[in-house]
Amino acid sequence: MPDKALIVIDVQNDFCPGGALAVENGDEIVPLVNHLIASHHNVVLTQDWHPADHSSFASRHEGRQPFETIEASYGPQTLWPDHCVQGSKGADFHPDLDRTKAQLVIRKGFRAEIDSYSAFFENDHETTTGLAGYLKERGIREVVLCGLATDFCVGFSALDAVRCGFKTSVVMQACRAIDLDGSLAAMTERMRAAGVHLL
Ligand code: VGL
Ligand code: ZN
Repeated sequence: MPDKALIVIDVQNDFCPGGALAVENGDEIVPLVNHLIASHHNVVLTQDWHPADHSSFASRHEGRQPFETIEASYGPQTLWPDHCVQGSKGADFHPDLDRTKAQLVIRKGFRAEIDSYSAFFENDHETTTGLAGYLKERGIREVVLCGLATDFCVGFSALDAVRCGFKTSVVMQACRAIDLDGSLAAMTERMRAAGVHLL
């Protein structure tokens, strides 16, 4: 299927058990993700890739704790433990992730002043990562998503994929969630309402 691409979101050490922002059982998805990679023609990987002074880190905000929400210039922003710092072990892909076949690795969240959950747009929902243009120039019309975390980077990527005009599916079994205050249920409903096919 040359007009279809698999997008593997943030399967990185820091989102797996033992990592700085570990998603429960995040590493469990790796065999299924590898199977999806093997069965797709076009594969894109994303990598959360923050400078050490990134504004989404609670450590940069005096008196703030991880998982609190602040009002950023572009809207509400959850604060996180320091994670996926550029060049760190935590930012590396999970060692068992089959990355050889990836045609593109897209890094996001590299600007200190703005976070980027989605693979398509940063959290102002305006600044593009260039991914939609890349896919469209290649004639891709359909995307399949998997990875970490369902309720943040996978979810916002899926919503933006629909917005960009791609037929969009999420392989839920090949995702795991952070689930802060019902964020998994909320994102699942948003994806469903937007027309994302939840597989
Ligand atoms: C993510 C929180 C912060 C994710 C990335 O990959 O879902 N979540 N940075
Ligand atoms: Zn991040």
